[in-house]
Amino acid sequence: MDAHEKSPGLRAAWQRDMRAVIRGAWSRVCLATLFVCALLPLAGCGRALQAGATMTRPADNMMMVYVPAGAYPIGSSPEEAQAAQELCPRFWDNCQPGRYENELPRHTVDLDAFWIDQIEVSNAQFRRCVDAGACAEPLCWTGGQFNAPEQPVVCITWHQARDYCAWAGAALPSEAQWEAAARGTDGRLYPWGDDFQGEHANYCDATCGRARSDASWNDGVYYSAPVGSYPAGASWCGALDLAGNVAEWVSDGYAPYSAAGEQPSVPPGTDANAVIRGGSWFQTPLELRAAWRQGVVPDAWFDDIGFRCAAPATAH
Ligand SMILES: [Ca+2]
Ligand SMILES: [Ca+2]
Repeated sequence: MDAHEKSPGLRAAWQRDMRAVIRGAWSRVCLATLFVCALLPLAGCGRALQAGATMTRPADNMMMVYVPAGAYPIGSSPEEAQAAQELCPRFWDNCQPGRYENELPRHTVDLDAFWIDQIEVSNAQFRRCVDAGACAEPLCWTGGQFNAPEQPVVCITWHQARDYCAWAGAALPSEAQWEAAARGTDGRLYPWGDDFQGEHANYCDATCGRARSDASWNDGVYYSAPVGSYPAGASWCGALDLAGNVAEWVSDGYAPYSAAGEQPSVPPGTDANAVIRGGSWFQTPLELRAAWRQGVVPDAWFDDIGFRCAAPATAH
């Protein structure tokens, strides 16, 4: 027999004391854990995010990639525009002089940090906006070639693209944001580098069956591919399909770059076309160049024009 067995009252007091000690210890552990957990996110926000960091947009589960603030080269050098001009007859008949001069002059744009969608907006995502009553139904959904859930949404006007991004809590990227996400600070010609590689994108390859087809490559995909099907074509910040698959509406109206290299600030509307970027499954390596730009009537829709969204990274 020990002392506790001899004295029940003493044993009960001892047990109460031990329970109090244990409760106190647990309280201190929990408080310390809460303190550390509260500090961790603050520590994370104190560090600069790296290019390609990701976040998910709640409205449509879109993964977005992070593009840090910086001075980004936009547009082509005279040599790059000339090289495109010389390559043009290989693909197109109407290679009039100056065809690519709307990419001049190369200039630098200071951008704040932003997020941009990793992939083109899909039919499945656009369906959410239609079901919510915030988007008009695309005209290609009654066809059969462009309405698979994971194909990029097409046959939408610039206005429909803008409305979708607003519904999702974002906006169309500006021309400069789109090009920065594709070219980075080194001004590469394509998202993956300076050399065109057919396996990195969906474009008018041998399957395309046109005079402009690139017979040197064939991925067997005639129309648009499911979004994100070409991971080797990722840009420096991790965005996919910036080159090819579907061309993409951006927020800006179409206008020449100024001689001083300033970005146009014309909203698309009755007086200005909207800009598309990146080329499509129906276009050639020339239009897949990250500097390529074309004006399109904002009320028009095509089966090879879609979009992605962007948002300012104001929290960081
Ligand atoms: Ca193809
Ligand atoms: Ca694209």
